[in-house]
Amino acid sequence: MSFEFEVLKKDDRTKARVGVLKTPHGDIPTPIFMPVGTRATVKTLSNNELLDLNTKIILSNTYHLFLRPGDELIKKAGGLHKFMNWKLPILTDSGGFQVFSLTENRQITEEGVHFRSHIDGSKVFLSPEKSISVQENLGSDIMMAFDECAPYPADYDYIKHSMDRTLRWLERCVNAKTRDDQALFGIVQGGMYKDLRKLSAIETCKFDLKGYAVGGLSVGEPIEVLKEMLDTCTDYMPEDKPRYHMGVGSPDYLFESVERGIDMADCVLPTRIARNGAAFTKYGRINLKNAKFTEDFTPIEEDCDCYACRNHTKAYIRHLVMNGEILGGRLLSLHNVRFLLKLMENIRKSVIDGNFLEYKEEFYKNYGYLD
Ligand code: PRF
Ligand code: ZN
Repeated sequence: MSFEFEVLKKDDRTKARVGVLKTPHGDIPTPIFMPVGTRATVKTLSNNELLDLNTKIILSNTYHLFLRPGDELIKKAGGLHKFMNWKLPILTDSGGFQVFSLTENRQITEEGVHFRSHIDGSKVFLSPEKSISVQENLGSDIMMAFDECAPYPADYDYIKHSMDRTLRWLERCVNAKTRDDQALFGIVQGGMYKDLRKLSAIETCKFDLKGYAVGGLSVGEPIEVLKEMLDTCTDYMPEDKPRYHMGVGSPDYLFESVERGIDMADCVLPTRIARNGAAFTKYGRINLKNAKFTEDFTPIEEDCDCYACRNHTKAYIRHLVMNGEILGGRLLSLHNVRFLLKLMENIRKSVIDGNFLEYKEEFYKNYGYLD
């Protein structure tokens, strides 16, 4: 068996759990944060740097790689692992979300989605079958089903229709899949309607898949709504399969997700805010562009084990950021990715030690938005 998921410890007071997901390219301890390498690179970081940060799995995007350089080229290179020389697991998103967030004038039909490339405006078509074929050429360990991430807000009828179509598309993904060394995850949708979330979770999990994701959240809704929807979904998702919350990566959202039984999460946040001069700290986010760091000769975090914190001061990184020096964004990316990976390491330890809620409370007490 190439793919196995084992829950090693369950929290007594919440749905949090610690486990391990086994894949052909290695074991992944869960809950895990997955840095995003949209175009076969986690922006500005090399593979050895990612390994130094204790990265266990990265995410990449069907949509981007399909458009450029093309999945056929990557197949010729021997697949995405060989192409980028990344030896650990890779999860590929299906393109479902990117088509909806990056393109204009797209036309959704039962067959699939017609859109124009955000690169050169050429006409492109993605469908469940095409997405699976591209993901098989990429050879990722985990493929995501082709879904529709509905906009927020949207009315009940729209969401119901879109959710039903996502279920029909899931069936087509299952039928299109030909390789058994890759796992396929289904995606629960249902907008911000509890009954649709429940229905989508039940119907999605009727397909015998290696894992299930919650999609369609973190699209602009209040966090209280997100928590309620997430809770509803995980109540109806099997305990013995990994659960993946798509597109969340702020520290507070990671805590709330794990508390509700989530095992995997991904987000561009750590590398995106890095390029904007910002860093996560246990007291909240700081931005190095702030003048108060001009003469701050201490690291971003004294007790952080990342390369940036072990070697450089805020004053120096601020100087790099203010001058548009590439190293500034690189150092901040190293720190921010390490921060989230370490946070998940601490969360796993707290679940094992039986003090997840105490750890969460302690974290929230410190964490606010500084600047
Ligand atoms: N579907 C897919 N990818 C996603 C999402 C989704 O709903 C989200 C939700 N915000 C992030 N990434 N396929
Ligand atoms: Zn650091």
